[in-house]
Amino acid sequence: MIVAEAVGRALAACGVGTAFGVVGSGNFHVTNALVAGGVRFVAARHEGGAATMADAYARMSGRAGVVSVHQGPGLTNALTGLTEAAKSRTPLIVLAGEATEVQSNFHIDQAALATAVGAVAMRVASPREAVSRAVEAYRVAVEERRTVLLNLPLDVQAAPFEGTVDVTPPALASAVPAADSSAGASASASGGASAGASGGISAGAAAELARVLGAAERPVFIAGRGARHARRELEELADLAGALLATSAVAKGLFRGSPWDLDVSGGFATPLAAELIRGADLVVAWGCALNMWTTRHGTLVSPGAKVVKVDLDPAAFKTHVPADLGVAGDVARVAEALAAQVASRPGYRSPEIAARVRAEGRWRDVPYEDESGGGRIDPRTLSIGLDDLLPRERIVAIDSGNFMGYPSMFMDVPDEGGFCFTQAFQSIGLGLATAIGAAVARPDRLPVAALGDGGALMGSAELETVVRLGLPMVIVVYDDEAYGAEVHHFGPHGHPLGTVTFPAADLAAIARGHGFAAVTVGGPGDLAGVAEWVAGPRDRPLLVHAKVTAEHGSWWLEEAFKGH
Ligand SMILES: Cc1ncc(C[n+]2csc(CCOP(=O)(O)OP(=O)(O)O)c2C)c(N)n1
Ligand SMILES: [Mg+2]
Repeated sequence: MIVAEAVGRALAACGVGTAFGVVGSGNFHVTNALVAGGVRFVAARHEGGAATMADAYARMSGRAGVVSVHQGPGLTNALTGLTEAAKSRTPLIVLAGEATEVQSNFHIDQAALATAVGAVAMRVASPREAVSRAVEAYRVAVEERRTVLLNLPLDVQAAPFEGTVDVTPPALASAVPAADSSAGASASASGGASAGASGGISAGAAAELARVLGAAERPVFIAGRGARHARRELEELADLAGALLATSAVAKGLFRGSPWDLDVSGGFATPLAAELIRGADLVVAWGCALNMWTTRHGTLVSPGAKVVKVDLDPAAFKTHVPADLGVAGDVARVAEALAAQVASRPGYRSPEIAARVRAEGRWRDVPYEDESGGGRIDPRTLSIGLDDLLPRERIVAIDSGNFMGYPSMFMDVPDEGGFCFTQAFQSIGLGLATAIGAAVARPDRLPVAALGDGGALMGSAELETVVRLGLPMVIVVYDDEAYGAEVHHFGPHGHPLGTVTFPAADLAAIARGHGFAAVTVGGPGDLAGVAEWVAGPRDRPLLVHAKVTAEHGSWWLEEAFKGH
């Protein structure tokens, strides 16, 4: 056995389920060893896609993600996806060949690249440490929720491995998602698991939170990424405290089905959710940083409201909207402990509020004027139409751009496992690969990728992957023939827009060329073609090429531009 094989076997023995990648000479043997060890390997067509697939897979499966790449350009191609994963504190292991010889065309400082984007760099520096380093990379990824680059120098990889691959997988807390740093905000690079891995709770702070909850008239809970595993505990506590329930975008769906679910807080919040969150006298953020996206630059939190944050990482207490009180610990454990200390009270809950949530709680309940016409469909009408047509057991992945709020707001998801939002780096072009990774993690759900035309064309290397894997995916392209976000940013100031507008591209034909079924939608009537696909046999994925109206920018984008 050579070292590369020992590394692959060791990771397989740790319990890695699926790996993604693009195979070249420098990661051929390690990837084959993963496969020989029982790991499923999914070949992507671009390393950027592979990294994001692994990221989304990890988020939606709760297991570590693995990406395997060639030395040098294989790693540089993966960097945007790796940055997204690192910012999101996704447990991810990147296996990369490494050309340590400086004369090699493939040589770059791979460790420096990894640390520059917030990942942890490790190296198998000698045959002796092949297994121990692989296990350590797995441990750091899962326990500390980090993106770990494991460099495999070419000469060391090829050396004989003398030991045995006798791995006792590290006894780990499950891949509990990290605190929510969400779009635009860097996660702290300091590991941040101080209270977390042990689940230790600061008892004094918890007692203070129990007191505060017992006194609040209008409490609202906002759950973030760090709370995605804690629905039951949070709902039970909210029932006692009379709290209304909301989430950040990455935790969308967490409280679906609760009569007190306000859905997403922030730019995507309904008018009702925004009003009720602003009306809170206590906001408790659970595994949620309360960044500018979740709070509309802080304006959703009333100046008079008390703010409490419960988080694994005490560094989160003072960032973004700062907390008056911070409770360190795992969200589920803190909520459970508090439930024993809080007496039942109505709080913010009343029959009137329940009736309003029922009547106005969803974006589709908010009246709007349908602007469809002239061969183009209003993106709201499109999103509502698709919401009606597509099976509810779905998993929605969203790319970045002006369009992104429409599917996020108008397409419902069954629970927090039905929404995959890779927006911590705000990169366009990750949406399709996100949907693929999520689909691999949740084959029981219909994957829906919502993309802009810019993001769709940027990520189009993976269209073939969708077909090859036989994924029953629906891709919806909101096509405005432009980088709409930029058009609406700069257009009103009279700037020339030739650099951000494009001639029409036949995206349906491109998709058909890959083996998709495709429907071009230029008005509500064309959605019949989607209904036909849904009716079956769904033996090919579907691309919905929607020519959307684009007279003005989206209302949440205006808000977002304040952050630029
Ligand atoms: C990798 C990357 N390049 C450029 C940008 C800047 N950018 C943000 S939104 C956007 C336009 C995206 O266009 P499209 O996907 O068509 O969505 P639209 O805004 O038109 O709805 C661009 C270029 C970015 N965020 N990420
Ligand atoms: Mg566009």
